[in-house]
Amino acid sequence: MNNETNAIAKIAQFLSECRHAIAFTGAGISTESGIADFRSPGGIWSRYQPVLFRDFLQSEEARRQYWKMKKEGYYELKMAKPNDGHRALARLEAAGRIIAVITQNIDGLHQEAGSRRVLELHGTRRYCLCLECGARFDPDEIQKHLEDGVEIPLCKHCGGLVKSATISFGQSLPADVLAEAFDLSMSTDLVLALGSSLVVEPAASIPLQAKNNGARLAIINNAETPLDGLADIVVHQSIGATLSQVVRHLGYEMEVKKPETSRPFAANSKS
Ligand code: CNA
Repeated sequence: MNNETNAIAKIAQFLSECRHAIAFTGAGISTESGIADFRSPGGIWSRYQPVLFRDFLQSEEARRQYWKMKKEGYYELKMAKPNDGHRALARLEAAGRIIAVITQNIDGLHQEAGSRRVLELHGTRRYCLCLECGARFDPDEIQKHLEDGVEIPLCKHCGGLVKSATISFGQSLPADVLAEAFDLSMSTDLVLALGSSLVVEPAASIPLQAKNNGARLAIINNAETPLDGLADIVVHQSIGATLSQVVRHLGYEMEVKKPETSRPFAANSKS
């Protein structure tokens, strides 16, 4: 057996031995779906400065910049499809091998792959939100307004500021989601940390806290992370290929039945 085969067998063994495994994912799990990660050259952040939440609230120019950036990146996110990494996690959840996915991603690809318990620490691109009255809007509808020349969309019910339901820099993370994620970090016995540079806080503290509380930590990431030295196993390979081999090593097929997905913007939409 070579090193890679050993690593796959080891992760499969960890998954067989644990009772409350969780996955913690970052932008790296979605690069194989064509979505640039945070650090890649050519990504949207290399062309635009991220707009701080405070600036979004206070400055019309910042809002114009925010929506210009959203408009430009819209189809990359909308057209992306789940890859083997997302599918493998959905399969592991369906088989009872992991109990939840905690993600820093906003792309919704875990849910599209069939994962059911997904904690989105940084919100979601799957709907837009009025910051005044809470009305939700289909992002396709907002994109159409932008393409029709509207620079700063406003709520059609109350005239309030509309924003993507993603969390901007300087905006609080959803407290209930964060609390649930930290609770999981205290009860889990295995964390699979996948495609995250493990530097963005407070999210990166979740695998660290789990490890400090006695859980095993397995990292799959194609570059080094600050937690590599603490981990029980580190695989510097691509996530899709590695995780799908882990799934097969456990004796499962990759396909998982896709759940009925609700349209999140329709949940409490006023339209
Ligand atoms: P990051 O800091 O960009 O780290 C990603 C890591 O994944 C890097 O260490 C890469 O080397 C590694 N990586 C990239 N592709 C692969 C691959 N195929 N296999 C294995 N490893 C890979 O991203 P983080 O998520 O850690 O944190 C930063 C930001 C990025 C978070 O706040 C996210 O919300 C945000 N973000 C999300 C998305 C998305 O939703 N898909 C896209 C871009 C940025």
